[in-house]
Amino acid sequence: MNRIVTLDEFIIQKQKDFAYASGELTGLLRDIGVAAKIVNREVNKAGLVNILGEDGSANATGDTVQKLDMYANEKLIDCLKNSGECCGIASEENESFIPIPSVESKNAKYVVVFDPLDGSSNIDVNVSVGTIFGIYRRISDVSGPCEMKDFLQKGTELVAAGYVIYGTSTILVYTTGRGVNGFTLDPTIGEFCLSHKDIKIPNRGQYYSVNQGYYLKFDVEMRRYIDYCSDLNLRLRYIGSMVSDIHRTLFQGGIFLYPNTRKYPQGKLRLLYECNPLAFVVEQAGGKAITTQLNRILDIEPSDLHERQTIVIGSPDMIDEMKEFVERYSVPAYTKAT
Ligand code: AHM
Ligand code: MG
Repeated sequence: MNRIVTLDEFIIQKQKDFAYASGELTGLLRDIGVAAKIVNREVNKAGLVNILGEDGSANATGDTVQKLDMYANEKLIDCLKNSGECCGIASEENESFIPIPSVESKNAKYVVVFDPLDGSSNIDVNVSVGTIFGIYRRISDVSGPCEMKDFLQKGTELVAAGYVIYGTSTILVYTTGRGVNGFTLDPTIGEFCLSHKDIKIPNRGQYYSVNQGYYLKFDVEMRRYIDYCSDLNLRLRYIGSMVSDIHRTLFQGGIFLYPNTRKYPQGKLRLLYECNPLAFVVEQAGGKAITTQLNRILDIEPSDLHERQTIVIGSPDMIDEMKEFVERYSVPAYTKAT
């Protein structure tokens, strides 16, 4: 029988891959694992307690906040604050970043960005939701508090990123830039155990994933591409919970698109909390992630904590094909300008 490898053991084993590793990143990843277990416990019993539903407030980008979102947000912030391994946090649910005083953070050199509970509109109806996280090395001086520039780094600067999906089972998937591994929570022992080693995304898949209800609001080249997917008899799968849609895409191949619409002219999904961490994971698994303007997601210089972007992410051959469609059908820039 194969010996079980827990998340903690795996993370510690991997620490030796990094020259001069001080154990801070190791500690941080372990703390995120602990927070994920706490959030998982609440997500699982959400139907039993009066925690479901909206809490009546709106988050920094104007969306209605669900109670469980706030719970997950608080737990992640608490775990990270207490860990002493990070000097600042930026969350999709908070307007500005949260500096952690150096007494608590021991002059830590990392900042963490996260979406505590992505896909929250699905919470009330028992559909999978997830937590997305990214870790950057701070660029401001360690002797002072963290600064905005520590968070506004390109995705290429991510040191680690991943997600937790609270689904039929709870799975944590992460990368530190050396491949992608997945860990399934074994509820009987309360540990994440290595279950998906060195995940590789298929070059193509049978699924395309887009909110086709917005079809008429997409640009012509996107509509052409979606028609093409349908002509190929690809199967449409759209959960409306990005973590779940990306998780399927990672294992079964396919393409996920969230283009600009009239309501969201820059795209809906947040660069820092959703697009970058998931793009890092997918690229590390051999996939690609670009905007509908064909720029690599990880190369975008963020200008705002809550910046939104369009995204097309998934199997490499399918992304290349989508690119060709955009190049062929988009209205040339000079025509648009006149
Ligand atoms: P959230 O972070 O407020 O939950 O919003 C992000 C979610 C994604 O998980 C999902 O892909 C998308 O919003 C669904 O949006 P839409 O309902 O417009 O298709
Ligand atoms: Mg989200």
